[in-house]
Parts: sequence; C-alpha cells; structure tokens
Amino acid sequence: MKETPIFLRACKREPTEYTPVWLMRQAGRFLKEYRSLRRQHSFLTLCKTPELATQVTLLPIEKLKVDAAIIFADILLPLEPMGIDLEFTKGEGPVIHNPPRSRAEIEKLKHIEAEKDLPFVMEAIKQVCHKLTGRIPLIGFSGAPFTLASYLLEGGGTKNFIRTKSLMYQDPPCWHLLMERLSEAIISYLKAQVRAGAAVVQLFDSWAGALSPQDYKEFVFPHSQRVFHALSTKVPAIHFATGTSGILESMQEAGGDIIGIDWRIDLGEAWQRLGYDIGIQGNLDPTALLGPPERIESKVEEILHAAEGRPGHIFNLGHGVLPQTPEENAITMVEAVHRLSKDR
Ligand code: 1CP
Repeated sequence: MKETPIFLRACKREPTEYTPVWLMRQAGRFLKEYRSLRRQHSFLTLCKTPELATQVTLLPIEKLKVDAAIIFADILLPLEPMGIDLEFTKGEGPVIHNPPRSRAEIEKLKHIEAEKDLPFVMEAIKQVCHKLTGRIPLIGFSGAPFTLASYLLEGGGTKNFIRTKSLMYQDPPCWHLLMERLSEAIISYLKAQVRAGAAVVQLFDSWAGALSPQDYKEFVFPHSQRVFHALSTKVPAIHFATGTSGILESMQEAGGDIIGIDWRIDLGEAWQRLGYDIGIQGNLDPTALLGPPERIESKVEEILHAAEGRPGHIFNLGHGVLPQTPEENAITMVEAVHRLSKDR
C-alpha cells in the first residue's frame, strides 16, 4: 500500500518527518516557463485548455520540490458562467465589464453546475492527478463569498471596498442574496473539484481582513460557514485570509481544518488563540523571498520556532508569491523548511 503523502498527514495533524510546504500562486508569474507560455496564450486560454493548465500546474513541482500542487485556475472563473463578462488585462489584473448594480441584476446571476459550466477545470484536475500518481496531493480552490463579492461589485481589485461595503450597509437583504448566490456557486465548484480528484481544498477569503470583526460576523460568517458545512468530512479544507488578527476565532468557527494566516500576526500567537486541535498554514512575508538566502533561512527558522514542531503546521507564504521573486530564492525557502524542520 502507498504511504499517505506527508502533506495530507499534516492536514490531519499527524506527526511528519518534516514540515510540508507549498507557495500560494506557485504556478504563476514568477516562473520563467509560465511567462514564456503567456507570450503564446492569453491567461484565460491557459485556464481553459486542460493540457496547458496541467502543464502549468506541474511546473513548480519538480523545480521547487513542494509538497502539494495547486490547480492552475483563478478564483474569478466561476463568475463567467454566472453571466459575468470577465477580462484579464495586461498589468491591471482582472476587469469585470458588467458588475451588477441593482437587486434585479443580482437576481439575474445564473445558477451554475460546475461540471457542466467549468468542465475544463475538472478535466485539468483529472489530468494533473493522473500525472501526480498520488505522490503529492492536488489542492483545489475557490474564492470565498466575500472576496468574490468584492471583485464582482467593484468590477476588479479595490483598496477601499466602497461599493462592497456600501451594499452591505445600505441594503443588507440584497447583500445576503448576493452572498447566497455566490455560496451556491462555490459549493458546486468545490464539490466538483473534489469529485474530479482534488485531495484538499482551499477557500481564499483574501480580503476578509478589510472588515471589522462585527461586520465579518454579520455579513460574511454565515455564508462562509455554509460553504464549509456543505463540504465537511469529504477532504481537508484550508480557510485562508489576510489581516486575520480581528477575525481569527470567527474564521475558525466558520470552518476549515487548517487556518491560513499572513505575516502580520505571529504564527505562535495565532495558533495559541485557535487552540491546537486545528492546523495552521503560513506565514512568511512574500517580500522575504526578495532578500538574501541567509535572511530567508533565518525567517524560515523563526516561523518553525513559532510552530514549535507541533503536528498540523503547513509552511507557506502569508500571501501569493510575488512575480519579482527569483526562482532560486523560492527553492532556497522550500529546502530550508525541509532541512530545518527535520532537525527540530
Ligand atoms: O499557483 C497559482 O498561480 C495557481 C493559480 C491561481 C490562484 C490560486 C491564480 C492564477 N490565481 C489564484 C487565486 C487568486 N486570484 C486570488 C486569491 C489569492 C490571492 O489573494 O492572491 C485572487 C485575489 C485572484 C484574483 C486575481 N487574478 C488577481 C489579483 C488582482 C488584485 O486584486 O490584485 C490577478 C492579478 C489575477 C490573474 C491571475 N490569476 C492567476 C495568475 C497566474 C494570474 C496572472 C495572469 C497573467 O498571467 O497575467
């Protein structure tokens, strides 16, 4: 019988010989081969061509020696079959051309069936799993309701969440309706990814830390909780956000087997607050990978020290790897995590 991969054992908080590690956005823009593929194909073409998405997913695996793969896709993909006109523009990131501006437009958002509406993602997952042959697990993912709602309402990325928070405060029933629609789509999308072979899922609530603790509880928590309830017991789930200091316990209550945190909070402190019957993922500042190898190594050591060798720590950056990151520095980080955690 094949041994369970170390990453999955850590998800269950079983002791492992070393701390497993992966990098958020590891399959993207910081890799030379990715940039060269992007000169030939648009981002959406890469996502919608399973052979290409498979190739990109596998790029970092051998190169970085990470302990998990993450399917090459984007959190915004499920918005398209909901009726959203989505474009990825050069240098500016995602643009939504028809953000809903009224209750009627929110009501018009289509219900999706992920296998039918996003078949290319499921096909890519199958192909990746076939190639990985169970050596390391594949992580499926989705945006969380709040983070998706923010892109949808703002028409792209945002600093101040003006339209998002305005809807929340001005028309709570309409806000909750939007969050319900998004939650349904997310549940369908994540369940389909698990059926296709994803062994772990991560819910990216990247911008949930922009909310007050009270607003998180009232406007976000019930919807994220519904998503985790719908998934529970199938595969381990990672619940990630940035700026989580004010919402950490609420995130935990909403769900997830592992809580993903960024570098703005000490990992040891965060884990103590959560209690040790839940796993933790994080939390190196991605900017640290721009520094010299000695600094990377000492930062890795700091985080391993904060985790105190407890089972259930998954090493990661606190947010996505920056496009400017030299590949060799990411390799240095992964190697340091493996070596230094073995020695502990
Ligand atoms: O490892 C990987 O790269 C896997 C695939 C992946 C993932 C997990 C991509 C590819 N996107 C994501 C998640 C994602 N997308 C998040 C959550 C993680 C995070 O907070 O960073 C978010 C917020 C997005 C939205 C998005 N898509 C942005 C950010 C915009 C903003 O507000 O700043 C951008 C720039 C994209 C486009 C995108 N997605 C992925 C790639 C490789 C790219 C760049 C496209 C290109 O090649 O030009």
